[in-house]
Amino acid sequence: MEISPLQKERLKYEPKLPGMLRHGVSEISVQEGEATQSVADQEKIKALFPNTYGKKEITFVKGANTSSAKKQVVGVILSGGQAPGGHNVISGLYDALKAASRDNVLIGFKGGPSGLVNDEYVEFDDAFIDAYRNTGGFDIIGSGRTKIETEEQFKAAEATAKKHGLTAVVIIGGDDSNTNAAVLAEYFAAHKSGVQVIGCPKTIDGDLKNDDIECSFGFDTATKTYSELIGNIERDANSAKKYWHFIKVMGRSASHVALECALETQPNICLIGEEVAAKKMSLSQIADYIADSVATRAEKGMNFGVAIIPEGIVEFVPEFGTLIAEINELLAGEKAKAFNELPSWNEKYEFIRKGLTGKSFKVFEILPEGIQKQLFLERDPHGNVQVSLIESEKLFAELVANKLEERRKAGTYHGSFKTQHHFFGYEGRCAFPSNFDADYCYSLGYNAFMLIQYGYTGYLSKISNLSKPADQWVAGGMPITKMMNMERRNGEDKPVIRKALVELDGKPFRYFEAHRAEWASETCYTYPGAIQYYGPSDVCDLTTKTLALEKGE
Ligand code: FBP
Repeated sequence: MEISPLQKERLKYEPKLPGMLRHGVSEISVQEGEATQSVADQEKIKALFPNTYGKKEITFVKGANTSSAKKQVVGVILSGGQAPGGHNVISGLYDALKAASRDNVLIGFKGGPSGLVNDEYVEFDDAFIDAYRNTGGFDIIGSGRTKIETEEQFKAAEATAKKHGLTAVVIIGGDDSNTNAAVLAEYFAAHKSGVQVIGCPKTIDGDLKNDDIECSFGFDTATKTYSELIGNIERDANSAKKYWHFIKVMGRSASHVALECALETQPNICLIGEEVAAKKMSLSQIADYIADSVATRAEKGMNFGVAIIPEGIVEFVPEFGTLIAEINELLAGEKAKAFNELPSWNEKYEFIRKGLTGKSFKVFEILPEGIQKQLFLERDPHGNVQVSLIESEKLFAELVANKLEERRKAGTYHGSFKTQHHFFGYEGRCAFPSNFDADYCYSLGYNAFMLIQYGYTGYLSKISNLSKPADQWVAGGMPITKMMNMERRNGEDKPVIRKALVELDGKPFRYFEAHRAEWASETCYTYPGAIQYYGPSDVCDLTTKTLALEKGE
């Protein structure tokens, strides 16, 4: 296979491990901390996870390895959306496993969790792993969003584990996938199957973070990729001076990706879903807020600008959020099938009219037909609206155009408003991982093996102190149940990992808030440029602004 010059060089890159994991597997010892409890709904979570709830946090330190030296046969799964660095989690896991014993085996289950259920797998060897080191993508084994939830699926997973003599499964995934990891760990523990389950925090969305997990992998590379592109568009806008660019960025519900890109590029507008919800802003108010910036800039002769729209924004607009919640109930379980079988949009529209409350139908009614249809697209297997498919960049551009027309008629606006629309999502998920993600992911995988060797199950591989150089990173593990609470999904109350939303009193948002008025009326764009893999450390090893601000740096 032909590979690019950069890929050739990246295959040779040696990822950096945390200091305490650098002495070799035989020199890693474990320190147990406090017992944990879930972030909320403690009694309910404890009842649902009787075998894995309340375990202790752990940290690895330099010292003699006291774990049992049994042969390990580990299965690994990539779950959910792609995130740069997944291949390095697998190579770190492989290297630690082989460093412990050449007899240990690593199996990759293909296509996500369904690979474990259907026993579709590959066995890794040195040559296989070497071809994927430090590369983006999940193509080494593929990924998928299947949720292991029925008794039949659990039994099939157990049978696969038994057939291969698995001692552990590592699930590399986001909040939903790691919820699944916790459920699987509990199932295996309850059935005394002898299979441990360890999760690794992946998602470009950045919403799998808490007091212990400082950030999920992939966020660094994806936001740097989008910021490069946004910076380039800003420079184009400032050169041509004739377009307003509406740029939707991925990130699902939370606005971490949008906020990080705004901190990197200083656009004129960046909406933050969590703020919209807190201030209960209506669609009309948001459109007015953007139109104010357009009008102010037009008065200064600047008929151009850049607005960043987080893809999950619509769920946070209260009237829209209620509408989506009602649609979710309307499509829950078998009802979705009945809806999808209706032959025409008119009949579907009638079903919707009857099913929604009067208030929600009023909101629905005024939306462009394209957006109406997008709201009824199939949910993902975890019951989430597929926000990536809702063209909110076009929705807001249209709403702003209407507002400006009203102002023009009232004689308060005289500018020109021509728009371009973009969506940055998929192009950031498989980029070559930045040095940060390459190092972080390799460490997560290596560390996951240490958790396995020490017999832990239902834990998330945890690497912290991430704003410091890698030699100062801290490696350990956290019980997944510690991050869980009960939430309504697919019309039912379920135990899930609590999503981390943008905190409005957090330092990253505060910084943005303090500067955005100036960014809205002036042109303060910054141009981050492409990710640098080689060169001075102050451009190659930069963490995100979010992490730096959160850590007070
Ligand atoms: P994960 O939460 O699984 O990491 O997915 C991240 C994500 O990229 C979201 O930002 C986006 O909304 C979604 O996946 C898109 O899903 P799909 O790849 O199925 O289109």
